[in-house]
Amino acid sequence: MIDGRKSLFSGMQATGNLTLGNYLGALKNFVTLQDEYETFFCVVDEHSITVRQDPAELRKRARNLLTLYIAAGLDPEKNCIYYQSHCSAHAELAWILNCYTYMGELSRMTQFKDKSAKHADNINAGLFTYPVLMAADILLFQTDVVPVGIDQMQHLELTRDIAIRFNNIYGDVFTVPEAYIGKAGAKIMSLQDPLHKMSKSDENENASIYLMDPPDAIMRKCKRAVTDSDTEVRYGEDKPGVSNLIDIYRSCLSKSVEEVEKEFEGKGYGVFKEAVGEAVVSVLKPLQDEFARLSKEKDYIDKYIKQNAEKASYYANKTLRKVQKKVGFPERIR
Ligand code: ATP
Ligand code: LTN
Repeated sequence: MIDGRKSLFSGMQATGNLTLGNYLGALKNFVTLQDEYETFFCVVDEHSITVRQDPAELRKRARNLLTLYIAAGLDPEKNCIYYQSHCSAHAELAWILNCYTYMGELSRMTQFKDKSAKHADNINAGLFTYPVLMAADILLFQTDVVPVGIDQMQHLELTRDIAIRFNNIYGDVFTVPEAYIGKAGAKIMSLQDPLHKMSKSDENENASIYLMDPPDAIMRKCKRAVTDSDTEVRYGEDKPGVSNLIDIYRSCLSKSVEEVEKEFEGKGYGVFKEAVGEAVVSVLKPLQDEFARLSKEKDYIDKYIKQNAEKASYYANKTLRKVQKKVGFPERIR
């Protein structure tokens, strides 16, 4: 709770090109939930440097992601949209929470295992303690709900464990957050290998739909998506490729699985894939147009970058001061 309202926090990394998975699993839900909560949407640039980044490129991507939040329909006047690095409380609380998190817990994180396998030449301490910074992000804002894709559930469980552990020692300091997982689109799979999630870091261009893909590329990727030798548009574990396309379609158009199955009964994969492509274009095209428009509004965006960094810092520092006092740091002299 913040100022008597339930609060919501989520973040995205400014690395790679955002995919349809990021949109349907996370960003779309941000937009739906914005009116119900006091919201904080962060561009987690500090998390991004756990993997080596080109500085100019990171700065550009961070700005683009912040602009994209607004282009997707998040009102920057009502939602606190900001950069993690503009609010020093994140790093400060992360340090404290590091001292309340066990090596064993962090060693079990699947994202750490995956990323250290992928970046074997740079298994840095930041990559290991990444989930603690994420816990700090969330706990700073006394967050009630955290909209994320399924792949972030393990980090969220750890965040809850850290909050409960801290509260057990020092009393009720943190709100214990809940994950919000959307009904459809919480785990969009690769179009080329539907047993793995769609990822921005996939080397196969055809595996992911990027948010900035032009319509013809979207249509082409959907038509080439891996399905099976059957022709039936049906949801099921035995049909991962088709089920993924059904998820994409229904998530774009807010339909149920049954509705989609009925709509394409006896129509075959060709017609279905074409419709999926069109559904994706109908969602992404307006987003792209708005992004292009907003990218030229430098002063407008800058105003919110400043204003929201201050707002985030105000609330975050309240929690941070409380924590510092609880753990025994000396009082500030005013
Ligand atoms: P990478 O793909 O490089 O591992 P990422 O896309 O998982 O990175 P973020 O950009 O930080 O990392 O993810 C932002 C949000 O998008 C998170 O809530 C995450 O759960 C969600 N998300 C990412 N991929 C998918 C997917 N394929 N389906 C649904 N949600 C996803
Ligand atoms: N770990 C997330 C990004 C992230 C996040 C957060 C999400 C960092 N801090 C706080 C929700 C809440 C990822 O890799 N997708």
